[in-house]
Amino acid sequence: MQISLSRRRLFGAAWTGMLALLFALGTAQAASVPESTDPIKLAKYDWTGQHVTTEVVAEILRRMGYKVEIVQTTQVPSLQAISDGEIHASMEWWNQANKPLYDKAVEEKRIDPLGPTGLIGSEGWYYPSYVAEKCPGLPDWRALEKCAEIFATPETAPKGRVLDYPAEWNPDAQVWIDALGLKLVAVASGGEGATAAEVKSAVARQEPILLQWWEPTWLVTEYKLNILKLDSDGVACTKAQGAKIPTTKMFDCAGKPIGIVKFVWPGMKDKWPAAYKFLKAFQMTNEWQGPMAKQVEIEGQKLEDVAKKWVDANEAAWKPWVEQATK
Ligand code: TMO
Repeated sequence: MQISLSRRRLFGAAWTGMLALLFALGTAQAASVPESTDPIKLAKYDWTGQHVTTEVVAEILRRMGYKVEIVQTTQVPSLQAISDGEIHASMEWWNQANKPLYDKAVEEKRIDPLGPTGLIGSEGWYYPSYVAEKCPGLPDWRALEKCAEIFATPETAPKGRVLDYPAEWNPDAQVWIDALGLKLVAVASGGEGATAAEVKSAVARQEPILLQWWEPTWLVTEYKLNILKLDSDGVACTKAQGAKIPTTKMFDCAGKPIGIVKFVWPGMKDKWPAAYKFLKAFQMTNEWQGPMAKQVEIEGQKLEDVAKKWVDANEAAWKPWVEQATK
């Protein structure tokens, strides 16, 4: 195509050259993936569900012909890295405690928002179902006014413990404990794996455990965890509002769903337009992510293999996203 184009130009047939050029541009566009062979860098955070989402995206991008790199980080620092183009995409960002940072970055056009990821999330305090026998009144939060001490550990006794999120996730259980006036103490977890190990051990011994956690997660389904209800009589909502707690938990009276979103480096649209369109169309669901996370966490399968298997088995889901991105 290029040779014939330059030959026509040599012959001086300007109008033919123009037509050929237009034709070349047309074909080039459809056939140009990858638009750049530089690696597309995806942010990998510190929980398994997000690893699954990210690896599925990486696998599809590779099949499209892109080079992909996974960059291990956490949510807050990744926002700056994506603004700067050091990382190019975040495919599962939770707009909870970090929502103000996200909103500001969008407003200042430092990141390009791609909308909801497709997951439906909730957060709150969870306990294994057998705990209800030792704390009559659960799942209503007021049951904790009488039985907080059953959750005590040597470091929190006589108060009960809420095993909170790790520091990187902006844990806020203590703010809620204070607002609600409960005899509990929030203790930060070492991370998803550390919390999972504690839950597993508590369940094995049938001992009470109360933890700040979220869904969708394999931990909730695997250990049949129940969520505490703090909104039955409106009292918890009033107390939380009085304390001006910003995060959206199940006991937040506004009842707004948590935004679980994706966003990219603002330069992505121009550098990798087809990848950009694909990422915009991409969706992950609770029903897809749950079993994959379980295969990684419980069955010890390799993340990459789990993602490849999903991509092999679900062409009907993702092929249309790729086709509309590359046509
Ligand atoms: C780690 N989390 C999904 C709660 O943001």
